[in-house]
Amino acid sequence: MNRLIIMAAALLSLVSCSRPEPSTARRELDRLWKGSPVEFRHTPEMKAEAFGIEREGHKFVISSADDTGALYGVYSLLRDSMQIPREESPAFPLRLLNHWDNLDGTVERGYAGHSLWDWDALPDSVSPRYLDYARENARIGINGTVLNNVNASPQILSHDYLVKVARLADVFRPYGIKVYLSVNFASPMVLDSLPTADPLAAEVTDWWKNKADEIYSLIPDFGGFLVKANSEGQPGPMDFGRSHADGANMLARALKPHGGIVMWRAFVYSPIDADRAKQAYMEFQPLDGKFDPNVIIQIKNGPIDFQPREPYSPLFGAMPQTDRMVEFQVTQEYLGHANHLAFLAPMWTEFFEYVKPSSLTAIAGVANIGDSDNMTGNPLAGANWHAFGRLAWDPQLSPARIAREWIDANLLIPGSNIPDSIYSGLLDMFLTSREAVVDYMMPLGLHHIFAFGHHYGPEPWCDIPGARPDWLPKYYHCADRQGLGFNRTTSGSNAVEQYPEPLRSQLNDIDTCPEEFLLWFHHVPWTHRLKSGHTLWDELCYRYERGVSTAEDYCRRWEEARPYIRPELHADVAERLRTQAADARWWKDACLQYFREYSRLPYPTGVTAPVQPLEQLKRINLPITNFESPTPALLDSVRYHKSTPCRTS
Ligand code: BDP
Repeated sequence: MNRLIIMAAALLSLVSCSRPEPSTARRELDRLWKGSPVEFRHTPEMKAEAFGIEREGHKFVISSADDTGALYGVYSLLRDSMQIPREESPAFPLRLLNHWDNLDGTVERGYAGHSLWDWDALPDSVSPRYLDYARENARIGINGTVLNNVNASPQILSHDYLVKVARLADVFRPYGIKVYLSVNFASPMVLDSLPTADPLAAEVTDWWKNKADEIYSLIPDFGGFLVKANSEGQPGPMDFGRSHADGANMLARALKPHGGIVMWRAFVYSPIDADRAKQAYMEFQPLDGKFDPNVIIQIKNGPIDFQPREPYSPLFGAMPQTDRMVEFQVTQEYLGHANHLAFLAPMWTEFFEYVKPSSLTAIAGVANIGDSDNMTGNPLAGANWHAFGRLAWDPQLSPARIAREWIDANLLIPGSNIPDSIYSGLLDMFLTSREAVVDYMMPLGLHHIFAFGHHYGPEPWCDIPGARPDWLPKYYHCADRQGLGFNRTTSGSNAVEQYPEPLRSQLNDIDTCPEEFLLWFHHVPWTHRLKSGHTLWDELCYRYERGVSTAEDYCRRWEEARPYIRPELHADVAERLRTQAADARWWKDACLQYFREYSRLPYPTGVTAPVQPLEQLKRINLPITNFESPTPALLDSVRYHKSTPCRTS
């Protein structure tokens, strides 16, 4: 018996030693680790990408079934060498960044400079920053990257570009990161002059099959395609009388022999109903069960478009026969671009309160990365990149823990001995910042009242003759003499019907609808009393006021923390926080002055009445010619901002 056990143990140790050491993991360890010796152990029965860390005598042992697991184990050990033993495996097998990078180097909705990918220099010259990028991603468990914009140029599939893509894939591979591409559905017509891109035409299916073969001959572990089809003017199968399923399955079949996948986006809103919030559901729900197994439907977290707060998209619960994944937006298109602190982990964990992570196959985040020195523009936006990766690995992690990890590693001067009270003030800034943005931009369920085009400042009055109604704020806020908000109840657009019971009834009833979604689902009379006892009008004023004072408070706290913050970051962030506070006042003044035209009620006590008349507020015209990178300096040139400096004492 004993001999048997000894033999089995010997066999096991033979198995665990039978592979060479994982080389990237070892290199990263040697580069960064200063503690006791670490041994890698090959444990084939573990899950892909999983790792375990334990102590054996004075050494650490990192076990994994594969090299990526070993690498993740190293980064995890570097983050925390105390809570041992532990074993971890990722919640989602696919954890992807989506770059909205164009081939000309611009980044759609990017606020961190130009694209990191230097397409002109590739494939011959490979920037060392690609390696930094790969490491940063591997550190937080990202295992895939879609390199180009969903509004995709067909050129990305030309042979010249594929060779460049292959070069990037070579850099990322040792870090466990696969490359994917966004593809334009009309590529066969544009690149090779086919007369059609009809997904059922034999010449089209052949074209995609050959293209897939070509891609895999260059990149054997290529991940697959991301597709934005029949949305905002992009071509798609419906141009040829076919369905989303026809289009997605055709691409999926071309990739299948190579193990690739298709991520087909559900961000569509052709006006098949008067309410935009219902359209994606209406278009996709009937297609449930019609997609091939290697298709995943990629759904934005909310039914409209990455607003500071949205209820979850009901489509997540409506396609049980189809693989689904969530798309979050890490770049702050609607949350102050690179100027505002908006730590997004609380927004994403809020989503997971409604949508179970186990119901999703994958997770994607629209990247906030560019070629600026710190890769994220606003140094604090690095926390969102970190948070996205960490939650993609483990959606149960608390925002506080994630924020602490990031603050400790990136913000503080090492060994700075920051007093607890100042540290918790800093931490609290991160944790309250998203809610502060909601308060000073769109409290109580308001949404999409941004200035047309740049999605930065307020423009609830915006009216552009001939523009699509659902691109204009009035469509969403519905302000009138009676009240404010979009009636999506059974007596209105009936969007509530897309939610399951008992949530549906809860949302439908003005008294039980969570107040954070009140104006999303209800047209509420100005004098309706809320839980606080305030009328809607008063509560709205208080929320805007609270948003402003919170943003102003951030300037003070940041100043207090100055001795403990890395000096190269302090001044930069201080400037952005001042802009944020000024913007918060701008939002409050503009929205309240405008809505007051309808409510005709006085400002309640405790709320500083805006001094600028509405007509003057309407004249503020941000000198943002390049919406992609409005620097604080540019914004400071706005007269209004100059006239209301941030109070820091
Ligand atoms: C919106 C952006 C637009 C994107 C679109 C999308 O404003 O630039 O192309 O979403 O996700 O949020 O396709």
